[in-house]
Amino acid sequence: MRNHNFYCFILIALITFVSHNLFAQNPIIRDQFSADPSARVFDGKVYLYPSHDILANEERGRPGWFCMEDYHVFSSENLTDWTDHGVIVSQGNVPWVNPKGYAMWAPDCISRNGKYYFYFPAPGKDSTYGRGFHIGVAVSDKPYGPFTPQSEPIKNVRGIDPNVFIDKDGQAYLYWSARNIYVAKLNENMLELASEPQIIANLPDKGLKEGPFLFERNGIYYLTYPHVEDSTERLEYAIADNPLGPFKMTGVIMDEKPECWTNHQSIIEYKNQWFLFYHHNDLSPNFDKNRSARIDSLFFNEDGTIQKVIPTLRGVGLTNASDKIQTDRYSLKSNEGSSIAFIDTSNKFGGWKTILDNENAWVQYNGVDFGSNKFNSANVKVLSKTGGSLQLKLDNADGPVISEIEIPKNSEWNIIASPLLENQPGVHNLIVQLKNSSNIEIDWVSFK
Ligand code: FUB
Repeated sequence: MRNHNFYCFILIALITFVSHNLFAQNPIIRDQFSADPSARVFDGKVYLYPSHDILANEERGRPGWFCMEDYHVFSSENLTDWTDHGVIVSQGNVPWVNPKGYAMWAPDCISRNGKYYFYFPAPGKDSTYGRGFHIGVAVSDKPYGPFTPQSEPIKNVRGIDPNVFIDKDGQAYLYWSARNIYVAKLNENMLELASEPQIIANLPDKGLKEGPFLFERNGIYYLTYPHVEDSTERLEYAIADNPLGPFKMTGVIMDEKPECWTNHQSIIEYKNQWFLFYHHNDLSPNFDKNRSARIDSLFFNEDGTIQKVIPTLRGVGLTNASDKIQTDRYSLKSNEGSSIAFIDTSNKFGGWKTILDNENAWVQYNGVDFGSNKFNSANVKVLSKTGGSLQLKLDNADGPVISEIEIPKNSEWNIIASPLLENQPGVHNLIVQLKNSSNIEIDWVSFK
């Protein structure tokens, strides 16, 4: 009996581990929506504090609008495998928050003296709080909780999208937005303002500005924020030589993406590389209030200005050759005959497939790590109503062919194995190319 219990425990632990081990590529979280991603590096790991979009209905929230009732935290050591630590704060467990508000908007988290302070905006529970958003704090000894919410919101702050920065001299600052972007000093206890809120001047006058995120690099203070310059939000930044400014609007980090009205960013340096976290509506193409977090690499010019980030599906990080390589998260693709689609349009969390339907059409997936292993075969999960053949190549379209795969005609998904013609250790780009005029759908490729 003891043995039986023990094996049950191991099995449950394994299932929990597997189901909490999420995916690589963009979007980075694929079993739920995850907007407004605030990333932080704590104890050598990246922690992600996004807001958690859900779909409103007649019983919860306002159909057609944002709907958020709680926050999860995720962590990763490689930006590829994300662990979901579960709910840390919800509208029902904060004494001052309207438990039916469904408006737990963009949060942030910061560490000071061994404690973790989680800042979040939400509407108050009754008329004593007035209309609109307040900003609350929940405190923990660990970055993943449990967090204990304060009984009241921070006094003298009305608005959304809190962001906290601690300068080298130990002074902490709270930034937030309420059409303009505001800043105030925080007390040592991180729970109260230590100065009057002030509007950050010199940012664009016209168009909504929100989602402030401030970081410092080489003595330059970068205030980043989404701004509607034209019709949807783009990511901009302004620089200063101290956290209070004056700031000078300096450039655009990411252009607007018309499919999703909002964008929201955080920027971190991790293992000597800078990363931009932002969101898009990948898992909800027809409704942009259900968003998903993404990551792309960010680079600086010599003079400290930020190079524009082109959003990608491939995202960041290496993928092990033995993993299921999702070629629908491609780095490049041919102009003709290659596309992606949901595998099951009634369950978008089920992921995407690649469709190749023109002779020589291809997709390229960068950063596949073959390590020093010897692989014997390539496995592809495919469906083809025509039958056809695929070539797998390394590095680029003219690179070596490492496998020729004959795909039988079949209307069901099948895993087809094919021998590897050569082994090339190390990191390579993988190209999957259609060899004849046919139609092949690919779920993933993996090496054994
Ligand atoms: O997620 C709700 C709101 O949308 C955020 O607070 C804004 O920054 C925008 O992303």
